[in-house]
Amino acid sequence: MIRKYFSAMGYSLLIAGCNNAVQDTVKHQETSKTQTESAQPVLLKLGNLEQCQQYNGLPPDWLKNPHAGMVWIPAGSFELGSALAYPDEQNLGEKKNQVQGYWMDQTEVTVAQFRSFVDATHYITDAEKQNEAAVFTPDIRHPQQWWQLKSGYTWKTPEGAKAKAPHPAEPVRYITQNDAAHYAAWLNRDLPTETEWEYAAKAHSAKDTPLHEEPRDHQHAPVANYWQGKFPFENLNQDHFQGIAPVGCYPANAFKLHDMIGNVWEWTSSPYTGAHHEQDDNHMGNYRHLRHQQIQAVPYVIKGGSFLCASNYCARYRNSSRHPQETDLATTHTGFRTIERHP
Ligand SMILES: [Ca+2]
Ligand SMILES: [Ca+2]
Repeated sequence: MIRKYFSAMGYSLLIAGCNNAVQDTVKHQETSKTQTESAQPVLLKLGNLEQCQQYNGLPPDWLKNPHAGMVWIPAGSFELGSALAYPDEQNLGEKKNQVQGYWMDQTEVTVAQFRSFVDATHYITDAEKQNEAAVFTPDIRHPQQWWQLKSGYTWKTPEGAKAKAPHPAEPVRYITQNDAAHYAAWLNRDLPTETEWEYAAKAHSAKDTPLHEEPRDHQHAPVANYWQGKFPFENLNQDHFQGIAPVGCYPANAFKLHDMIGNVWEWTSSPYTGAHHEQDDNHMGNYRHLRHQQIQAVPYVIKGGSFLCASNYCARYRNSSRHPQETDLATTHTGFRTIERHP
């Protein structure tokens, strides 16, 4: 019954789009209906290398429990941003943000989860339609230019058309914000706002990784998938992953969320308006110039940094870290996770 409900909701929302009052009303009604049907979801057993590599990418009771793979994030208040970070991460406005409770995916959405969405809806991603995406392609002849627009890179083939298939528990990549929103709507969920994302990442901790530190534990071991060594040609691999990692290879935060820092950047539903140095700030390398037609006007915020963040470039492996991203451009290092605002 729940599966049927998912499919019906998915199709109607794919047609209706993702941000309208009708959708909200329908969602509320549907959610009320499922509240009595849903039990507490089973927590994922992840947090170390062995567990993440054995994970099949589908949480227990997937498509049976509406909150499969999610945890409840309790309401609270927190301070957005960090004073020990890049200028655009600093909190120049309200000091405290109030946040209501919500469900959130414990992990980045996996390839296996996204595959079940595509199997149910036959959805075609923007990268497949456009036949292009921004691909991380370091080239010693052009050491400052590591992004190229390429074809053949999609969620199904994130290492290229001829490479082997991705691990089912890898975070899904080459996903535009539009793709992410369609997946979320299929599950009667949403993308988090930047505030919701960061509140969950901080999990009531007042400490965030300062700009000149890396996310490491007391034994100096990395606690996230980021880049150790000199980006883009020296990858020391101390976190065991040269590129992408399956979700949940590192310990969860206090809210039981994995990989909020690193692995893939994660889409939010918040427009990026806070850049103080947007014109000069190419800490991630600039892929905007790759396209001839500059149609996209407002970029949106992505959060948390990725496996490409290194201390010498894009040291954005923080809960507060943010970056503007063109909503219709799929890239090597961007994925997402979803939330559900009804208890
Ligand atoms: Ca790594
Ligand atoms: Ca992440």
